[in-house]
Amino acid sequence: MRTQVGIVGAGPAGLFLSHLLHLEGIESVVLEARTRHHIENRIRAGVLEHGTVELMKNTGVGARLQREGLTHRGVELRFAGRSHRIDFEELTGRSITVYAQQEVVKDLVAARLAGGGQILFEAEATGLDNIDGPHPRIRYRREGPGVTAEDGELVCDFIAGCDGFHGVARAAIPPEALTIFERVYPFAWLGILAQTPPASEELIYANHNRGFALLSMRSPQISRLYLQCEPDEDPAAWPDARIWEELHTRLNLGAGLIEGPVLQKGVTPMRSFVAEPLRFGNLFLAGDAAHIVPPTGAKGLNLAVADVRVLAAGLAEHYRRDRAQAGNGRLDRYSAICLRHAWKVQRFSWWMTSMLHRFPSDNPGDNAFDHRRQLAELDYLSTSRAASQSLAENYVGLDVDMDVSLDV
Ligand code: RFL
Ligand code: PHB
Repeated sequence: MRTQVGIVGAGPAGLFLSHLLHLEGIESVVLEARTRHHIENRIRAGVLEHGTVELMKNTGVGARLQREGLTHRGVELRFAGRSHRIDFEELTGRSITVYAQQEVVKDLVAARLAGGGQILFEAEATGLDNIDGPHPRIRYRREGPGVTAEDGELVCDFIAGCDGFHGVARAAIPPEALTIFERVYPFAWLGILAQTPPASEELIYANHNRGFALLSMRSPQISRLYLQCEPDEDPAAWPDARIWEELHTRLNLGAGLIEGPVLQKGVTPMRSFVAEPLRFGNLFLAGDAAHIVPPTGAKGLNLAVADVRVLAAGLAEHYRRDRAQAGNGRLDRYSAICLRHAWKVQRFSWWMTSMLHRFPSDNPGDNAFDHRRQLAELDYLSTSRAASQSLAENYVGLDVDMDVSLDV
């Protein structure tokens, strides 16, 4: 099998890339290890930045998002018995949209299949060959209840590694060619999906001395709630009654928080991670394959979309043989452009995480100091327009500078 761009992974990065390439007249094949049902029902992110929403609308995959997405004009911060609203609209003129990641995935899969696109489900990439040569290849194995078992090979001009943090693409790059930057946090998030109307119209981020809590939602009937927990927490240790009790304590919403059936429960580890550079030969890394942010800033999906937007523009330029940019086109600057943006997003996600979580420490003095420092930061946010505006402009999403020069 042969194609122009071989894409490993049908998450938001791989699907959006395939969609954008199609609009540029570039052919791609997406290989996805799991079933269509699995990727369309995987519960993950829920917050779309202004730029992600615009891109979906402007490229013809925003119809359902416009009907069903919930526009949010601000978020609330709770700490020390106080509450402060950050007004995105007033501070930035922009808003965010709550629309589940699996809905974005469904919309993109539907658009690709309707446009004659090739997504091979239950096709796991097992290795990449000749990634620094002219015709890189993806070896894959198709196996599963829905398909006949076969081993195949996809020959491409370029490979996009959109296969998430545990995929094969980053692992195919010689370790000496990559520099890894990483921070693992001493806590995780226990997340639930509950059948109960959200207790607030907007998201609530709470700093509590028992740990962080977050109120989010998926629809007017479904709440998404998170609690800071131990990094190796067993969800079985959290029966529903314990979760609700802890949510009541940390969110402090009184009778506003109505308990309901817990539809799903899971633990998400927290890390900050960047692999540099994002290109090796004809292999490009995008999304979680290249970087991970802790979920506190709601950035992972949006960062994945930002990467593939740059990659699609670079590949389009390459295939148009736009000589005005020869040798210094966007494809050559892909890594520099994306890393400059990704590090700003890393900084923001780390900052939100450090401000809102309880950091366990053997030294009680450290804990007390950190907690006072966090409260001062939150107090400053609630009294300084400049500080609020900084949070707001990062939260609704910074624009990607597509014209970063090579030496950044
Ligand atoms: P994905 O979504 O992990 O997709 C990778 C795909 O590659 C497939 N794959 C392979 N396919 C073929 N061969 C192989 N060898 C393969 N290995 C893997 C996988 O099956 C999968 O389908 O990566 P992508 O596309 O880069 O997208 C990244 C986002 O999924 C991720 O950053 C976000 O979910 C992070 N995130 C959030 N991001 C936000 O922007 N806003 C949020 O509110 C937000 N909340 C969250 C989150 C992530 C969470 N979890 C569970 C990690 C909340 C949570 C709880
Ligand atoms: C979510 O709705 O899943 C969500 C919202 C905000 C975050 C992370 C996750 O920061």
